[in-house]
Amino acid sequence: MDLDSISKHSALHAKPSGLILQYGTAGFRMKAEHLDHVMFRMGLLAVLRSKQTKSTIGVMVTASHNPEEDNGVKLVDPLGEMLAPSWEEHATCLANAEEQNMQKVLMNICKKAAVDLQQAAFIVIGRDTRSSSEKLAQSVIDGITVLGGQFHDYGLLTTPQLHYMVYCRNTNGQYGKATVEGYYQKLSKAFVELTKQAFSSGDEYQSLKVDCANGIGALQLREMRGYFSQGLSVQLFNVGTKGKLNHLCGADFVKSHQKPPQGMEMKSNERCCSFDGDADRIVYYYRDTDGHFHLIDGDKIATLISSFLKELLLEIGENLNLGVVQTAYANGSSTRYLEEVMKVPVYCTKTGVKHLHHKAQEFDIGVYFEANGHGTVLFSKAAEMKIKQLAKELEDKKRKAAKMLANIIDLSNQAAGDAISDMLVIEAILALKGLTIQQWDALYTDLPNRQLKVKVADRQVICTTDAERQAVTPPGLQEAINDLVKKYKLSRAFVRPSGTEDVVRVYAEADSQESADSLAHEVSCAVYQLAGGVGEKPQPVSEDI
Ligand code: 16G
Ligand code: MG
Repeated sequence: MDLDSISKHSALHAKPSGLILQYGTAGFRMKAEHLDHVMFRMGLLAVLRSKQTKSTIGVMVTASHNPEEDNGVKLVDPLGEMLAPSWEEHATCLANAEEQNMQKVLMNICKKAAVDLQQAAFIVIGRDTRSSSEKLAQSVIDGITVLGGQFHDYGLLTTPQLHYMVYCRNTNGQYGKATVEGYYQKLSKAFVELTKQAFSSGDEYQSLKVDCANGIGALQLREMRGYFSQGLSVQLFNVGTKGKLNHLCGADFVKSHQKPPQGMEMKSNERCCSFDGDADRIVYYYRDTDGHFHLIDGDKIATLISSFLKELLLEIGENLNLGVVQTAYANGSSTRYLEEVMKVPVYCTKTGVKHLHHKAQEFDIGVYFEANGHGTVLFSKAAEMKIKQLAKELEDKKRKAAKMLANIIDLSNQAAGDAISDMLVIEAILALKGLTIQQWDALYTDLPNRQLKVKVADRQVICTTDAERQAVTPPGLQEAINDLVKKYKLSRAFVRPSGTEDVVRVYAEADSQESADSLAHEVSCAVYQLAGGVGEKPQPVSEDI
């Protein structure tokens, strides 16, 4: 390690003194202008992680659904997973080291993590469409280069595409070809094969409107749609030529405001979906003939997919276990439907994809989705081999079911939740089952719910347990929540410190929207009072929240 050279280059990416950041659920995220030093240092860290794991590591420059002015960076571990927790700590230490302590911190990480500096390092880089991303990606490259790492810069990619590239490279191409073309081909081939079975009888043609949040999803889908046009026609909106990234559009906007994005023409009963700014989330929606807007979120996506998988498993008669993983935000109706009607086991983890992904890996087939639309289907290696074998061996109907499952394996991004891959899985299932969006929506009715934020002096005073469903501290808060919940029917509420914003999040659901709003408000007041609220006291929920 040439420490002098590191210092010299580091000075060109100087850290604003006093700035403290934390590697959170979504990596580092903040105003783009403060991130140059973080990018350079994450380039350094990626090299160390690559040397330690003797694998290719990914670096993604994006701030997902945040406003255009923000940016961020996350590292992707060898099998496409999120960075290991001990390395999140190293990332935080390195990002916060003052200039003169950089060398010491670097040496410390090498020692603690037993990094063999002689080992070669290879990094792949991707970035979203933010105007700040290209320059920030260059700072990552500076960091990689000064530590002697090799790299490949993919340029503009969705976050899940970068995860895919990392996974492909570390499995010697077995998972797929580590190129954008390879990604298009792998998914599209599986999709076209899967949907062929649906269209053999007639001339129905699937068409879908996609709100691309003015982000990278637009560029990728525009290129990719030619590959799957036999099975699906997509019409793209918010492609970035006029509007601002994530502004009044995109999956996060649609989910949290429960209304359609701007810039999309919606006719009644037309199937529509929204991606977020880096295309790792997707939600569906439509307007009914009375003009009412209906949101189909991650919970209903998980329900559609897992119901279909369960049918196929019954058909082939194999005893492969299927589980659904959700978070505390999952609508109570979805959990009840999955457990009681579908008889599928459901598990709850903490918020953040890495927790869900990890839990889903415990099953032969694990379907995980956050209500916000982030998720995928995971197949264990053993299940994949078994299914692909059965697709060759079985006869007739059973064989058809096994083949469909095999196609779904190839179509699902096993490395990360992926809006493009999810969209194709959903579209294929709707076509195969001949379901309209209204029929899908009618599987169950969401309980009315409300999410609020409360500002407190230090959100870490709230500690939770039971997958964030119970607050352990501050004293008395959980008891207060329990008492409030008792006042309403079919009600549930929880609070948790956000991992991405300096706020406490409050979630409540109940039998009516008024009750959900009122419960959420009362719980917010309890948080304000018992957890050190700052600023104005929480106000009752108003119409236009
Ligand atoms: C991040 C997470 C997302 C989670 C959200 C919660 C990843 C890749 N993304 O965006 O899964 O739902 O944070 O945000 O893990 P919050 O902690 O601010 O509520
Ligand atoms: Mg995202």
